[in-house]
Amino acid sequence: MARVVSDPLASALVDIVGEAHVLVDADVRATYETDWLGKYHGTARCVVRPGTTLEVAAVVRACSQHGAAIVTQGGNTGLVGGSVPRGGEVVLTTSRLRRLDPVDAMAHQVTVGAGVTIEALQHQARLAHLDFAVDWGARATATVGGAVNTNAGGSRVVRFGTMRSQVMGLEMVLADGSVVSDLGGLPKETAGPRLSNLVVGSEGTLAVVTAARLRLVPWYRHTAAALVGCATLADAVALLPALRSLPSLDAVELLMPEALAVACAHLGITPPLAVGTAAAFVMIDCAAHHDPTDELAAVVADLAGVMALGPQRELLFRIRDHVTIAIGAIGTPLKLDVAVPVQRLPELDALVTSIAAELGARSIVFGHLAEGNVHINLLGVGTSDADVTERILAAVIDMGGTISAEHGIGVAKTAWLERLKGAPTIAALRAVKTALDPQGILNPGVLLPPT
Ligand code: 2HG
Ligand code: ZN
Repeated sequence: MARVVSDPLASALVDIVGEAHVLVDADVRATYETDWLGKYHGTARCVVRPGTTLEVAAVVRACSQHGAAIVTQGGNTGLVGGSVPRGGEVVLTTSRLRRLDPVDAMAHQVTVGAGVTIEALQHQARLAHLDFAVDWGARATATVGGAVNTNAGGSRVVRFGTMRSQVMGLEMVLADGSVVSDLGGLPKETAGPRLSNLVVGSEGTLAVVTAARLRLVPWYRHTAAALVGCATLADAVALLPALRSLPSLDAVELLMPEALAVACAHLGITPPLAVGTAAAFVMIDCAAHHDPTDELAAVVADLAGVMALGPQRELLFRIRDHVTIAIGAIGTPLKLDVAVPVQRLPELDALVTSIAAELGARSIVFGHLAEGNVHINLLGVGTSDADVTERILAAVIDMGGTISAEHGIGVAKTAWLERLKGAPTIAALRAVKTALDPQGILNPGVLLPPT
């Protein structure tokens, strides 16, 4: 027997996607209403799971007619509260948008639905002996749509750039329900500005992304990694010029001792290098069509470190991928994803260390060294969340850095965006937002500070 849906919008959505794909009951909505960390939550009016682009368009049109706000959600692995409801929005999950076209071997590109996971995309690329370049620990759950919306980065940015560099075009639904399709993948096109470029990194505020045309990169089968212990963070930074000269350089990750310790403790393993022997650990990965071991060994030979081949390399990556999970298992941290010009990292780290000492908090810092991008995780800051965030983000802006390198602004950092970008940029972004979404129904409260 059909369920009685009392909300007129929910019943309009049932007509579009079918009853099985409109979730109105609190217990089935619950997983869509809380983020991965358990830090951000809000009640959804309902959760809708469209299965095609045309269904997305009809859903957006219905929401627009009802003046209802939409929070688009991918894998729900975000860390800044950008994809969970604040209260009363419709959650539009892209989980059923799983289009996975065969790889276009001529163009080295592929077209995939927004709900395809990064792991499934990588698998598809590898069937054609190619690879997808953006990669990070949440690959099994995080989706293409989420990666587009946050301009995700991960560990291979040093070689291939962020998500923005992979997107050849998008298919998306605008706030009025119209569909824009830009999936042709032409590498050269000067027919005016591209809406797709604007939507990358817009966190669901300008359009609902339904599919993406993505560039693929070579799939390197030969790899070699090393874990190097440095006496100071400045010494770690000083490795970069030599590392950058390696043609096979694929990742340069930073693990401060506490990050190495928590990940290894979580996995129940002995750290590959004793935690107390260095002030900063650098994980270097090389990948090529030929064995890059000698190339990497030549650079790290005189350093305190271990080469990691085959299974040892897998272990290093397992450790790296588990830092976030290990921290989450200890408690809910204050998380700040920031980047500064890389030579200023020691200064930033010193500030974080002194704030943690002052508050008796535990600081766990790790990230992507080549981009000066660190993930600052502070456990036990008590009620000082806002104060600590202010001190760190203000310092980052002073240093010429950014308040978000890859996680996005979400609801967590809207208050600082204008200080980073300046009033004229915010006014221009607001004008774009108003032009594309005059009712303000697409992810309100995210990215742009409230007026
Ligand atoms: C990573 O680099 C992710 O592993 C998560 O960006 C970072 O947990 C974090 O702070
Ligand atoms: Zn990261």
